[in-house]
Formats: sequence, structure tokens, C-alpha cells
Amino acid sequence: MECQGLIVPTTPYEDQRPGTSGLRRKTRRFMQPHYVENFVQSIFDSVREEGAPDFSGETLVVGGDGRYHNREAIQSILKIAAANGFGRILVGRGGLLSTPAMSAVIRRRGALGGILLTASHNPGGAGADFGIKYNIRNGGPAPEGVTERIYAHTRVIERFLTLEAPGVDLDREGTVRLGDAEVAVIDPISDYVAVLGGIFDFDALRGLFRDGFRLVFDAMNGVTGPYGRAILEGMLEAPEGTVIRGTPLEDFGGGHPDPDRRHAGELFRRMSLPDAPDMGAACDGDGDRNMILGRGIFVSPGDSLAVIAQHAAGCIPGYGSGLRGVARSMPTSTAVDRVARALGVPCYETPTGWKFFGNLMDSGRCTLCGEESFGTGSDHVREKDGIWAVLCWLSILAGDRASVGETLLGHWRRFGRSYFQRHDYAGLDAAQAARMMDELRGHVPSLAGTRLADAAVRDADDFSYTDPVDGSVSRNQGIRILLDDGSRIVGRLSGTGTEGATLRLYFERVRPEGGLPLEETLAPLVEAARGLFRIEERFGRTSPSVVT
Ligand code: G16
Repeated sequence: MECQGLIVPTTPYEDQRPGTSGLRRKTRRFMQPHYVENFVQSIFDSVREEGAPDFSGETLVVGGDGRYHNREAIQSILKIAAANGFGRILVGRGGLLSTPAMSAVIRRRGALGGILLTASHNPGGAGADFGIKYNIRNGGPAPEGVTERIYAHTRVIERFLTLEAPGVDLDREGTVRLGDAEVAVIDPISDYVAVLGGIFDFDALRGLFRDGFRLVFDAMNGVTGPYGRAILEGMLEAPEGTVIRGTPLEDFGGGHPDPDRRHAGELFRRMSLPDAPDMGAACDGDGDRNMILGRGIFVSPGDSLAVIAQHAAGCIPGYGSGLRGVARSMPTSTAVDRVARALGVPCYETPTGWKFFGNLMDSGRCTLCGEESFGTGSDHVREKDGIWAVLCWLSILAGDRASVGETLLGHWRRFGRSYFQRHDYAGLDAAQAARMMDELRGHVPSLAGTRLADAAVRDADDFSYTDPVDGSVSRNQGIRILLDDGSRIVGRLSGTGTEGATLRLYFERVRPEGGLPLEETLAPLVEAARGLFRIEERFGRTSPSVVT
């Protein structure tokens, strides 16, 4: 395609600092003139400055979760990337690439990086949310140092480069030229399947379904629909209809594509019926989060990580030689720590955000990682991976010929149980919430040695993390109150919201027995946190907006 290169003058937007996972804002914000262009040009300017001055021999990958504005954003990113000199640009057919599939494509094709259009589990639509995330050469989300440099560029940007050219047909696989760049529209599934094929025994999983195992997989009208159909119903021969809400929709059918009790209500209902399937699972809009259910039983994300770690070497060929280590984000339950101890492998505690796992995996320190926010994954890619987690559970159930409930009970019997809950207070005044965190930061260290919720406070601080690989330090990552009976209260502000502030409070109490009532077991910790955070006094809230 003959195209005219353009240098377009622009002025900075003040609000382009990426959060926990990329830049997330209201879709209408992204639809303002040059909003996408400024951010994308800032990504390229910062990468160029960091030692990749010439993009002509480099590949860039582009794709998204299919939400409203995905295609428009992709068309403009293709032109900016071509104008900035990329030799080759790969884009998922239909503009689709799940977040873990993006990671797989970057790694398999040796790309410089990728640009993902997603606001993950946040709703989609003109009145909802949109996001842009940059992934680096290892396939993982850009670390903080990189996102801060991108942000610095957004503050001073004066121009972006683009081309005057017609749009690329995103629905037809094949190669076209855009200026000097070759743009290839690729199958969004095959690289990802090739990576999973190196880990799982697909024959054994086919055998499970052949023996009548019943799974319901809720794709929540997000990007995993086509992946679920191809992998579960296609390759593994699960019956047609195993995948529900399998068509990606721009507004996710009007719901939040967030795999939890509220938003996957139909799946919960089915799993509580007398003739419920053997297993239920759901993924979020971009396919990196997952939820696992058994008959009438919910597997908490912390337990899911711990169970996968416990069984990986025995049930999943890709981990047959054992795990090098495991990692979890700080608020995530300590269930996996106990498994790591039993396996004799290290367990790392990182701040919230998958990007913190990248260095641990790249340096061979850890194999499995997970977060309380419904994320589990391994070093096969550098993102959390919803369908991978489903295949892990299927492999464990196929290997042990046990149900989800039996597997979980067996785990609790051996390792004890982390009773765990997260309480979210959404839509708080952001300045007031920041003040609260500042006050607590000053106050909590003095709690050490005092008594709280029937136990002594062993330690209390604002979590700070030193990356063991590059020595970078991330401070102010959340208030931790650690009790001497293993219980924990954690409080931090969400980094993914698009309006006001959300306070997340996490409660964990470890007990040897598995069958105690959850709410009652955690009640003393909840009560203590109420006093410490003074939520009612500060915000007039008497109960959380969401309990997970
Ligand atoms: C993102 C990050 C996760 C993080 C989660 C919650 O998930 O990738 O690492 O745990 O946000 O973050 P916060 O508590 O700051 O809202 P996703 O699935 O939204 O990309």
C-alpha cells in the first residue's frame, strides 16, 4: 500500500500514567482526539530511547479482547507502528488476541513487544471502560520502570508519527504492506495452542471427556470463547455446549466479564443443581483470570494455586521434573507457601501486579505464580492464563480420578486451610483514600507487639519489595498486619479502577481443619480492620460494596 507519512502535532494529556496493569480509563476518554495516539507514540519513543533505536528488523504484535473501540484503536496503532518504522506487525484475526495468547505470540515469534487493547474484567462499551497495555520482549507486562518512562513521555509529547492509508482488513488472514511495514493478520489461537501442547497430555484429557466428564466453561462473551471452543470442544472433544457465552461481544453482553459469584451467576446456579456437571470454570474478558468450581463448591484463587502446585509434578507432564519455585502477590493467601515448604522450593511474595513475576520467571527462580484476583499461571508465558488453569485442573482430576471437592478436601487435610476473603469498598473519594493510607502508613508499625483479633501482632508495615533479580525497590504496596497465629489483615488501594478509589481489605486465617464457617472464622479480623481503617467514620460506609 502506497502511503504518505505524517507528523501530527499534539499536546499532552495529563492522566496517562499506567496503573496495576496498563492504562485503563473510560472508553470516551480513549475516544478523545489523539488520546490513543499520544500513548502509543510515547511507548515507541520510550522503547527507542531505551536502546532499540531502529525498529526495521523488529516485530510488534497487536490485538485485544474485542471490546468496543478495539478495532478503531488497532487501525490507528497499525499506522503509528508502521510510521515508526516497524518491519513487521502481527495482528490477531478480528483484532482478537487473549492476554496469554499475546504473550505466547511475542515469545514464539521473537517480537520486540506487543500492544494489548483491554480493560480486562472491567465492562466494555462506549459508556464503559477501555485500556492499553504494553508487553515487553519476554511476553510479559512492562515493568514499573518502563511504564514510568512511557508516562514521562506522555507528559511532554509534541507530535506523533502516522500514515495516511486505508484501514487493514482485520478479518482476512494474510499479509499486506502498510508503508514500509509488513502487516500479517494471524490466527489468534495456533501459537497459544502450540505452547499449551508442550505442557499438557491432550490424549489423557480427551480420555477424561470420553469417559463422560462434564465441564461447563463460561467465556462471559469475552475473548476466550473462540479459544474455549477450539481447545475444549475441538481438540479435547468435550461435548458441544461445554462453552457457554462463547461469542466475543463488544459490550460482553452488557455484563462485567469478571469471573466471580456476581457476574457468573448462571454458572454458579448450574453448579449447585443436583445434576451439576463435574466442574465449572470461567474466564474474564481478556482471558487471563479464571475461576474454578466443583459441584456446589467454589475454589478460592489462593487454594487453586496451592492445589496446582501440589499436583503439578505428578499430573502435568510439562512440570514432571518438578517446580523451581512458586510466587504469589502479597495479599494472596499463604496456602501455596505451605505447599512450597513441603516441596522444598522457594516461595516469593511480590506486590500486586503480574509484572512483578516476570523477573522471577525469566531468571528461572519460579515456575508457578498466582494472585488472589483470580489469576494463576506459569512460566510457559509471562501472563496469567485462564485456560491454562482450567487444563491444570482437568489434568489433576484426570490423574487422580477425584472430584474437585475431594481434591480440595484432600489439600486442606494435608496442609490446613487458609480461610480467605476480600472486601472491596468502591467509589471512595480518591484524595480522602490516599490520606487514609498515609495515616495508616505512619501508624501501623506501632501495632507490633499489641493484641488484635485474639492474637498478638507479630509485624505490621507498608509492604516494600526488592526485586531479587534487578534490585529495584517498590514501596508502599499495601498495609500488612501479621498476627502470630498466621492470620493476616491486608489493605491497599486498587490500581485498576477507572473512577474514584477502591479500598481492598484482605482477611486470612489459617486453621488445621477445613470445615469451619468462613464468615464466622474471619469475623474477628473484619472487626479489627473496621477499627483500624475507620471506614465508617471516613467514608460513611458500613459494609463493603463487594465481598469475594
Ligand atoms: C490486574 C493485574 C493483576 C492484579 C489485578 C488487581 O489484573 O494484572 O496482577 O492482581 O489487576 O489489581 P488491583 O487490585 O490493583 O485492582 P487484570 O486481570 O485486571 O489485568
